[in-house]
Amino acid sequence: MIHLQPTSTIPYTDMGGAASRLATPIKQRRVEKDLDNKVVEALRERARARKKTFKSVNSITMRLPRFKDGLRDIRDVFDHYDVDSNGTIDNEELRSCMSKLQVQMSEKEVDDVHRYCDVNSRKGIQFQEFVVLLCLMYLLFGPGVTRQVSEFESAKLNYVFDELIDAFLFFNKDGDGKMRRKDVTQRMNEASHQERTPSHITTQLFKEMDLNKNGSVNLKEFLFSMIRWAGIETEDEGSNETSP
Ligand SMILES: [Ca+2]
Ligand SMILES: [Ca+2]
Ligand SMILES: [Ca+2]
Repeated sequence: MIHLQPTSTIPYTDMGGAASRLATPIKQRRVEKDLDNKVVEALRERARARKKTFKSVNSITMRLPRFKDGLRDIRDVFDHYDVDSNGTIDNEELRSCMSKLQVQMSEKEVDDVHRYCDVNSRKGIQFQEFVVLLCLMYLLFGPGVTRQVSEFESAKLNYVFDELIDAFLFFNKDGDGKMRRKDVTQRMNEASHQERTPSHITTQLFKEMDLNKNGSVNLKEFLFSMIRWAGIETEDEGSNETSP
């Protein structure tokens, strides 16, 4: 069973609600769609090429402590690129980070990735968003990215990112990039020796993951949820997790 943490203290912008969809600039929506498509392309390729890592939901939840361990290493990387140490990687800091990672992107593309990964209510890229960003860069540009992050930790980071992406593909078998509620329900209940997970739990689980409430969970949303469930905290977001 995946332990659910209260999410009310980490407000996410409601990007997909009917009202806010109207308010979302067309440009922003295009960025969102373009990057979603790129991610899907990479996922499809991967679903074709790789052997399945996970066979059950349990096998995924059992790895959470390991995710946590591996992701902790990214904290140092984050601090390194957060030059002014304000807990946020702003656009300029992100540009310098991307050039260091030797990711071939135009300034506009870096801006787009910045926008794509900035999903919480705090402007700029905070730690959890940075982890998602790195994982997406890893998926799109390959292991060279983590080698630039840290020669020493690269294998460990690759391992963590591989598993996170494979966990998504466990729920999203064909790699169309959209995990639906029925995928969660099905996958959580397919181990016959297990008790059926009550539907209100799978529903809640899905609702927590579907940050923009559009009825499906993409890789970006899934990664955020996994990172939260693994209990990776940012200094400021983690400290008030128990407050109402
Ligand atoms: Ca900063
Ligand atoms: Ca943010
Ligand atoms: Ca969604």
